[in-house]
Amino acid sequence: MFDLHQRDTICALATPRGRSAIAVVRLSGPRAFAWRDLIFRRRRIAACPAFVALRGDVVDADDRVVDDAVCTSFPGPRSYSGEDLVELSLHGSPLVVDLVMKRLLELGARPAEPGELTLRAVLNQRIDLASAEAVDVVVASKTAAALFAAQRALRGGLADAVAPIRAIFVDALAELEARLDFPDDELGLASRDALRAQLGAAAAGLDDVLQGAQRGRRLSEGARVLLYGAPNAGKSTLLNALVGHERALVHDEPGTTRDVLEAEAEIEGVAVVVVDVAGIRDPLTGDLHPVERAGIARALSEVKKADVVVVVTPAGTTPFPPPLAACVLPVCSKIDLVEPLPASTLGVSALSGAGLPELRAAIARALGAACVDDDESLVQTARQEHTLRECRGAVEEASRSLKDAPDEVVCSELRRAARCLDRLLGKDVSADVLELVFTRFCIGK
Ligand SMILES: Nc1nc2c(ncn2[C@@H]2O[C@H](COP(=O)(O)OP(=O)(O)O)[C@@H](O)[C@H]2O)c(=O)[nH]1
Ligand SMILES: [Mg+2]
Repeated sequence: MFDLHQRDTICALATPRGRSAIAVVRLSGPRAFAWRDLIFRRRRIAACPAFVALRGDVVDADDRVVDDAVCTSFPGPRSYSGEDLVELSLHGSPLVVDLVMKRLLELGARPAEPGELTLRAVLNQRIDLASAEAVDVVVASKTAAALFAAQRALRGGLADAVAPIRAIFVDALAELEARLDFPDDELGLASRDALRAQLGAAAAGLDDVLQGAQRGRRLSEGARVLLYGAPNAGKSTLLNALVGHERALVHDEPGTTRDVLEAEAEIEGVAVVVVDVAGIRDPLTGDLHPVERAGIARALSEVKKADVVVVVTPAGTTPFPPPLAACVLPVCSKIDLVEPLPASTLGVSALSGAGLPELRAAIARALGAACVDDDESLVQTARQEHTLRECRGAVEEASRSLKDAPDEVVCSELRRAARCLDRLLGKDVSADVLELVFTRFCIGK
């Protein structure tokens, strides 16, 4: 568990371990500059402005030179962590890194926990919690679209978007609480209508932000593209063709795929998870193996989770009935066997590769142009989405209470809504929430 009051000096290797051109060791906390002066000897004594990168020698306890390095000092509170921060750019040798880390630990530094520098940035109010989460999304982004969305979130986009919504809660509370102090002064019908309109605006604002949430999650986690159809339709072969390697087992015997297979791919700049499942056949007909029956049940439950369901039908056979899903894309497979196709049909041959570019384009279109160059999705994590939904629920309750419940009830829902937005941005959050957020981070970040 993080100790939120601990402000000791921490150190970490901020680059991957191994041989490389440069390795960066970070040191952050109240003793950072004092310890820097013990291990780093500048080449030339020069006037040292507050924020500066200097070339010099890193020395061990016996004053032996361990490495030639660049030392950058960032005085708090305007550093990444909000406290005095030193970055040593060393040669990328695991031995050099070990000796430097050993020396820092001897001096009394503590090895940083994952994400602890960013946690300190939040505790020191350098950035809000939603922006801190975006830092992790930036590092983990698999596509340019996800990266651009995360960069906007990193720059406080979510805080900016919810600020006017929070202002509505605060204004409404001020008005209602003023009435509570003067109980004879009943809240008139006109001001109830005005309040209801304000809450409606807050709800609409939250819906806007939440609408981007699904897109944001798709961007960072990948949209789910389900391959669906009869056994032997060519789904697994298509999965392999879409991801570019032999992920799934392919066989001419029907019922080869039984479990749910997932593979990551990039389709026109959008990160997707291609999902391959057992072929669907009527569970009542024939003597289905229990494992295949279970596979079909799993396949059907994947339909709900999918962003796009690609319904695969071999050319020359009756189209496979599409499932009830938000977005269905019918496609004709094995077109190398039957020619020509009706012009309006989207056809592919996973074997020859014919039609694959068109299928990719159609999937990208189906996922929505918004997904490709998205500038709206500020919500990046499940925690953020959950907190926003709770806020939305509180607004709903407040509006309902406005009709007949006492003003105190409305006030209490409005306070709950405001608290949700505070939690979203990391004000007043418990140590275990912070731990959940930051343990996903890299060490040294
Ligand atoms: N000619 C041809 N055969 C294919 C094509 N795609 C798959 N097949 C064959 O169809 C059979 C079933 O393929 P598979 O991908 O396992 O189908 P699934 O049951 O839908 O996953 C295998 O023998 C594949 O080699 C294609 O585009 N053209
Ligand atoms: Mg299969």
